[in-house]
Amino acid sequence: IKDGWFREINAQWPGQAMTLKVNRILHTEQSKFQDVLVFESEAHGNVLVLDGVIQCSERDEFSYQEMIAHLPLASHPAPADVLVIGGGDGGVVREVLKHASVKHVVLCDIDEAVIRVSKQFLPHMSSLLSDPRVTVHIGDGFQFLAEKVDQFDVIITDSSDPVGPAQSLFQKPYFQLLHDALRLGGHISTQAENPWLHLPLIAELTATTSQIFASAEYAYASVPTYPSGGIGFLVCSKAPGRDVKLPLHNVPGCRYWNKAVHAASFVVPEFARAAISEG
Ligand code: AAT
Repeated sequence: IKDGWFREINAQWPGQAMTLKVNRILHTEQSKFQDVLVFESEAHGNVLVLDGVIQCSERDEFSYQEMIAHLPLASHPAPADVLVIGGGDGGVVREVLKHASVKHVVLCDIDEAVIRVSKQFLPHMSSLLSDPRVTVHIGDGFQFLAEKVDQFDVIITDSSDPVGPAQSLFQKPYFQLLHDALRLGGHISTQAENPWLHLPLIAELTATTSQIFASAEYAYASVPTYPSGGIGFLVCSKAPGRDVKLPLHNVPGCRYWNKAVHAASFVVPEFARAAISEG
């Protein structure tokens, strides 16, 4: 933070940086895994930053949280048991609980500090972490999955970027673990970066997951405070013939997701489509 502005300068998006005006700093700490910062911004509400990278802002978080949750959930006939890897702010759990068929949600974030500061400074995201249907587990997502077979209908990987503690969550062995932890007919979604910045990574992730799952599709959503203004998701199904692009039920109380947006989010610009389909 310099002269009252936060700048998201990072080697993952060289030569560009999102800049937000800071009203006041609410919290700083070096956790066991990462540098944690929460500040109140002038235009985007409270903002959570890990290792200098914006994780969410109160103004636009609904776009990301709704899309990463409802793309795999609304296209599944009746999700009951859901696992969220990462997502310690609780926003994805809040969205998962909008589905009446969901009986139990497990959240596994590596860093208790994220959960603690989110409960304090991001109540609109974290409040349902104390819901009786939710179990919070502190630990590494990769290790957590290693013992799980045939247990979940949907697994959502709401992880930070592939630098630091989330690195293993972008590699082939992780996707095999996800596949094995799913029940028959299960779905996954995972944070899959921005086509303007990370097209080779997206093409590689799509190719890898296509080998493991019956289908793997890339979707995109607009999120102003993420690098280059948006973020993508990989949505994969274990069910042969299931089309994750087709929502099967409605989700109440959404501000970004709707059935038309669901289907449209899988339509990507030609430069991205070409690179992804060539793997
Ligand atoms: N919904 C907010 C968006 C996030 S949060 C990412 C979370 O992943 C963090 O809480 C972090 O502690 C957690 N995490 C990182 N590595 C692991 C791991 N190995 N196991 C479990 N949890 C992990 C993502 C923002 C995307 C930013 C885009 N530039």
